[in-house]
Amino acid sequence: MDLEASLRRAIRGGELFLVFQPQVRISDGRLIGVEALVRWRHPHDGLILPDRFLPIAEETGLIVALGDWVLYEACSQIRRWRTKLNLTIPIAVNVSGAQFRDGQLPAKVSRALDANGLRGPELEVEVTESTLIDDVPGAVATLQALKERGVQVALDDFGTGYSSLSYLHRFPIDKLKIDRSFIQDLTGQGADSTVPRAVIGLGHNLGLSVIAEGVETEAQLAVLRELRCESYQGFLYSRPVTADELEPLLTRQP
Ligand code: G
Ligand code: G
Ligand code: MN
Ligand code: NA
Repeated sequence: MDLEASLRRAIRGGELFLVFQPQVRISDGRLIGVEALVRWRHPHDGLILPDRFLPIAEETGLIVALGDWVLYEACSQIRRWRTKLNLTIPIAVNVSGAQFRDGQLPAKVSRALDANGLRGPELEVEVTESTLIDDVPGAVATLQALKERGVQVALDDFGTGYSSLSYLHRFPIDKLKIDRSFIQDLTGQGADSTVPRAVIGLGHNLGLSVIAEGVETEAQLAVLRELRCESYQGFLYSRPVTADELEPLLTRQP
C-alpha cells in the first residue's frame, strides 16, 4: 500500500502516538513543560519517525488532519496527567505552516482546550519563522487570537530561517527557541557562542523568554546559564519519552 493511504489510515486508526521531551528551567533544574513529538507505529513496518512521514503529510495536505490529532491528543494528555498525578504540565505542540494558515487554528485550539477543561497557558504552539513571514498581517491576526485565549507561542528553530528581524517585534509571541545547530557550536574545538548570545540578547530586549534545544552536555548548559538563557531541552536531561516513561520524571521534581 502506498504511504499516503497508510498515513491516512494511521491518523484515523490510532497508529500515531506522542512522545514528550522535557523542558527544564536552568535556574533550578525543574521540569516546567514538555514538547510533544509525533510518532507512527506502523502495524507491519514498526516505528516510523517524522522525518519520513511529515514530508508526505505536507505534500498530500494530510498534515492538517495530523496536526489536529496532535493538538487534541496533547490537550487530552494534559488532562490525564492532571487527573492521575494532580499536576499541571504544559505541553508545546509543533504547528505546521498549512495548519497555521488554514484560518481555523485559534478556533480548533479553543475547542481542544475547552473539551479538556484547560486554561490557555497550559498549551504552547511552536511555529517557525517561515510560517509567519509568508503573510505577516495574517500571521499577526492568528497570533493575536491565540494570545487572547492565553496560549503561549514559541518561535521554533530560531536563527536558521529568514531571520526576519524587521518583523519580529510585530509578532505577539512569548518565546524564542534557539536551534540545536547553534548549541552544538557552544563548546569543543572552535567553540562559538555568537549566535546563542545574540538570540538571547535579542529575545530579552523584546521581552521574550529564550529556550535552547539540543543541549547534550553540562558544558553547553554552563554557557547557557552564563548567558542567562531561561530554559533548555536536550538529551542531557532526557530524550523524548512516552507518556508512561515521563511520569517518574514528573513526580520526582527538585
Ligand atoms: O524528534 P523528532 O524526530 O521527532 O523531530 C523531527 C522533526 O519533526 C522536528 O523538526 C519536529 O519539529 C518535527 N515534528 C515532530 N512532531 C511534530 C508534530 O506533531 N507536528 C509537526 N508539524 N512537526 C513535528
Ligand atoms: O525541530 P524540533 O525542535 O521541533 O525537533 C526536535 C528534534 O530534535 C527531534 O528530532 C528530537 O528528537 C531532536 N532532539 C532533541 N534533543 C536533542 C539533542 O539533545 N540532540 C540532538 N542531536 N537532537 C535532539
Ligand atoms: Mn519544535
Ligand atoms: Na527545532
